[in-house]
Amino acid sequence: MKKWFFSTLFAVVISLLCLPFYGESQQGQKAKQSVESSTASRAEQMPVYPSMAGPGKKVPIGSDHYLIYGFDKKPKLGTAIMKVEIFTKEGKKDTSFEVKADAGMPSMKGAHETGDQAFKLSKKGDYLLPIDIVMPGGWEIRLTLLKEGKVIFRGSHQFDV
Ligand SMILES: [Cu+2]
Repeated sequence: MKKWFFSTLFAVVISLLCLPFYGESQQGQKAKQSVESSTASRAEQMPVYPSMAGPGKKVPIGSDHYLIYGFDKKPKLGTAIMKVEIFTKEGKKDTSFEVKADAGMPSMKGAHETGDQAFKLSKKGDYLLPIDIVMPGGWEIRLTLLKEGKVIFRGSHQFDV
């Protein structure tokens, strides 16, 4: 009888001792998870725009499409019209995308960013957007392509004025 009592007591004490550790490790996991998810949401807020090949060159969009971008004239102070053409891999023009761009000076964050502006589709099937270059220096255009509301491509073009 006594032996039974002590072994039960022993088991209870051991489980009580272990409880805080168990709780801690679970909390630790939860904290880690919330750190991970906040890192993920930060990554979503600050998307990466890989540098694209230069104007006039083919820029792959996934494995089935490519784009070619350019300007009506070499960008200088004033307004430059950016043109984006999207093709299927077979070379047929595809106008089923939504194209946006944000222009600004990376060295002067917050000074002249235009925010995402939507390109307008011309009758020829070119995506066009006027970009105002308001200051000499280094500029960056950040291009975003969407299909059915989902971002499927991001890329950037850097140039000096
Ligand atoms: Cu500036």
